[in-house]
Amino acid sequence: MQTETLTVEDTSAETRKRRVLSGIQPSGDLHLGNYLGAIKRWVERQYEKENYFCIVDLHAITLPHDPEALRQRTRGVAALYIASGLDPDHCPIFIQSHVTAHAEACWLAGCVTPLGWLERMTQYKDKAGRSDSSERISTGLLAYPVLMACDILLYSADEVPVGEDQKQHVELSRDIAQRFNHMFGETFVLPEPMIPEIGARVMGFDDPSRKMSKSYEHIRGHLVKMVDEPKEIERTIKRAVTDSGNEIVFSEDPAKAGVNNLLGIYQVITGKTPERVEADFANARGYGDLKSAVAEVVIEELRPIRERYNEIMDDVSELDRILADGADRAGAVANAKLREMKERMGFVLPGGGS
Ligand code: ATP
Ligand code: LTN
Repeated sequence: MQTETLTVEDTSAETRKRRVLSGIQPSGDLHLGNYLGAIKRWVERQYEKENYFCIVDLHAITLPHDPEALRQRTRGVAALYIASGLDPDHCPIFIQSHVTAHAEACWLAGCVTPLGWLERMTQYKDKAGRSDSSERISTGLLAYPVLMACDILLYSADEVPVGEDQKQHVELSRDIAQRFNHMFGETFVLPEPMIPEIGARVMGFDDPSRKMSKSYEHIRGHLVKMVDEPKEIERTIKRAVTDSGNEIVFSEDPAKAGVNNLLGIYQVITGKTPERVEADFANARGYGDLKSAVAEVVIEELRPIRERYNEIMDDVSELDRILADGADRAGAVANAKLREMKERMGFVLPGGGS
């Protein structure tokens, strides 16, 4: 039953800036794909919008994890957000588990999400498929997209800037929002995935047919970490798998995926047009020149980030203060929306209410 006492947030697009929310799991060390596909864009657009950026630690336990590594990496991801240029005075930066509304909303939303929607998710099939037994796959891995939907919907985010691989999850968030709105009345804004035109899918240097991913960080030569030293970056890029030809042009041909990946990385970092990028390599003497140039721009892009990261990690108490402040500001928004969800669904709220 909907009554007049319902506490509905004003979410009309005319009266507020566009809201943005995104997050990254602290499930491994962040890499060049995370940076070019997500963080770099967040930083570039931050002052145009009202933003919320979280470190999604609850998502990072959907696969088996090491508690001490999780603790370290959670602060590490926060430090990388700030080191990359996110301004915590403007964008609340917070740890997902600090705003308990996310986990609570996930239960509520899970009860209106059909099982079939979750079983169809590519990431679930991919990650569950790597295990040889369903006994080893957690229920959390299946429910992962419901929690992600709540991360987004609790903030009435209009835009969710992510890499290509997360598009399906953002679309599912829309479906969940629509279903909830239909069942209980207009509650959620429908979010849109914002996928960068270039850099949305950085491929592994060891195998350009596979997306660069933290899950493969144990494979030698697969990725460049955001905090790698210049020598390490150079070594990885110099060894990148290419092909036996020598043509340095953008191409959709799967056989040229390695070269295409290197050119794409060079393009996002330099901000040049594809024609200018190809012109830069018109006189190259083979892939060696291309790799040196890519290594150089990557090293220079990441150098200040690594330096700032080290400074931030030297003062963890200041970082914890920033995260506590972020959680307070984010919590105010998320808790109001959670309350609205509960009212709409018919819960008796503590202290009265509808
Ligand atoms: P995992 O292997 O643990 O799933 P991941 O490396 O795929 O991790 P996520 O934490 O899933 O990274 O993703 C964080 C953000 O980085 C998301 O917005 C995602 O779309 C983006 N991203 C991840 N990998 C890439 C990639 N190779 N290219 C471009 N964007 C990427
Ligand atoms: N599933 C996302 C991480 C994530 C996220 C979010 C991204 C969790 N909650 C909310 C955007 C908005 C991933 O990148 N693997």
